[in-house]
Amino acid sequence: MTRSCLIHGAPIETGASQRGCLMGPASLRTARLIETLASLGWAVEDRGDVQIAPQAPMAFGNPAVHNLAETHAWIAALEPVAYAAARDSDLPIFIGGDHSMSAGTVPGVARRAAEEGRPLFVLWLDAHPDLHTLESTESGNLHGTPVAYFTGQFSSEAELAAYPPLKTAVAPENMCFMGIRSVDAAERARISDLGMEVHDMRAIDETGVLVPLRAFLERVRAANGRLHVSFDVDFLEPGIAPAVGTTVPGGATFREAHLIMETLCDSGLVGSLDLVELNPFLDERGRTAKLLCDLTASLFGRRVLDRMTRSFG
Ligand code: EXY
Ligand code: MN
Ligand code: MN
Ligand code: MN
Repeated sequence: MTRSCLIHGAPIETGASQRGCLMGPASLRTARLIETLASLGWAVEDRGDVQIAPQAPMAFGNPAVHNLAETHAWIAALEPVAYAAARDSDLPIFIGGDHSMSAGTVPGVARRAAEEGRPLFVLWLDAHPDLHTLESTESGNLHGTPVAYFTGQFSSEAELAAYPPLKTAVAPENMCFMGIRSVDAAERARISDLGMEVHDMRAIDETGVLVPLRAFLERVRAANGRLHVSFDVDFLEPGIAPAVGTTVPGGATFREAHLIMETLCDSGLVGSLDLVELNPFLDERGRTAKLLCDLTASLFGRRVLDRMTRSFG
């Protein structure tokens, strides 16, 4: 049975401080993402890029917050797109664009999961938890806020009104963060208060990626859950993936990242994927875009040898 993949571009950069993410979708297409997945036997359909209309400015109490109107518009535009893609294809990919897009894609997928009577789990592969509220963000870069939004962390009426009404929330206990190595004080407090599952790079140094990942996947399976993977380029070691505006040294290696994607593929649990924060303006001859495509190919089944022929020690 041929499995289907709908691809939607979200050329959004207003959530980031460094411009350039709006070229992310085009860069992944240039890196032949669609052709690569089709060559693995998937029925891939590129639905082009989502667009928003020009927005009048939206004010907010926290003076650091900027581009709120654009972020609001992107969330409102992406939620129904993600819902329909999750309903109509086996593994849709939302290609960004900065991580504020996930404030739209994740709730949309969650709404489809709820319709199926299943909880949505989210694997957040990122150097950052992106767990600020509009009140707590100090940078005002709204790519640092999607997780607080879609897990329903609102600390004021003004915050509730600023983003579109959250149709379907993700339970904080259904989040799993991996690769974390840059956390602000407000985010640390929220992680602790909410008891969220976080595997920072120190923990991964000690256990490797497989132990926590397999345990999380068993939780998803036991709950008959749907799994959404949100892959931020800055999850990776900057030396192999320089094309991102928020690099943090000490990220996931090439093999750790492929092992995660291959393990996710083998689990059969992944129902949707964000590829975010790719900034081609910072890339070196498309090196990061090509790596992102290769990692996605591992999630979609590309292997050097199949399990039968691989020898186990
Ligand atoms: N926590 C910092 C901030 O709020 O500005 C850094 C956020 C980076 C967010 C990138 C998408 O992961
Ligand atoms: Mn379906
Ligand atoms: Mn992020
Ligand atoms: Mn990040």
